[in-house]
Amino acid sequence: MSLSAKDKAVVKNFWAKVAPKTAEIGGEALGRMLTAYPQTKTYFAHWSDLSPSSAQVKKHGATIMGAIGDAVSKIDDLTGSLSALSELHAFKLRVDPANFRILAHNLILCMGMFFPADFTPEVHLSVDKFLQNLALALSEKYR
Ligand code: HNI
Repeated sequence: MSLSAKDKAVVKNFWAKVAPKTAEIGGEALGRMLTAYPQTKTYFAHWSDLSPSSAQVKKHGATIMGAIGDAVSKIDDLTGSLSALSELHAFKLRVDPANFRILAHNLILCMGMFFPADFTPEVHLSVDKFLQNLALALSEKYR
């Protein structure tokens, strides 16, 4: 399901609105993923604290959201703009791409929590499609 012009506009508009909170949303989403889907903790075994209140988790949540924000600005070429990150996750980090969907689920949950009025069903639809396309682009280099 490729993104329509409307999906792209909805995602860009929503992202602009949530921009001041993206770091916080990312930290909350990553913390929830690690707690509610404990199988995802294996990749972060080298961290000292994997709890939702962990400074490492919060910092990395902000890093992830920075990369997603970058992808929003390059929404017409997700595969190209995410190729280096895809390479990293495929060959260096060896993250099972099934986990991209799990993180996306947690991100969606947190966007709804932080912006209950703005995260309308219409926004939900386009953001979900965007995150699916992003996950696909991040999976591009796996072979
Ligand atoms: Ni991911 C590092 C972006 C999903 C495990 N990840 C990064 C970095 C970015 C990033 C940016 C830092 C790269 C660098 O240092 O050059 N990750 C993203 C994005 C998504 C994602 C945009 C999906 C939306 N990563 C995931 C998932 C997992 C994951 C689902 C595992 C469950 N990522 C990692 C690990 C690292 C990482 C592990 C290295 C962390 C560290 O500090 O050692």
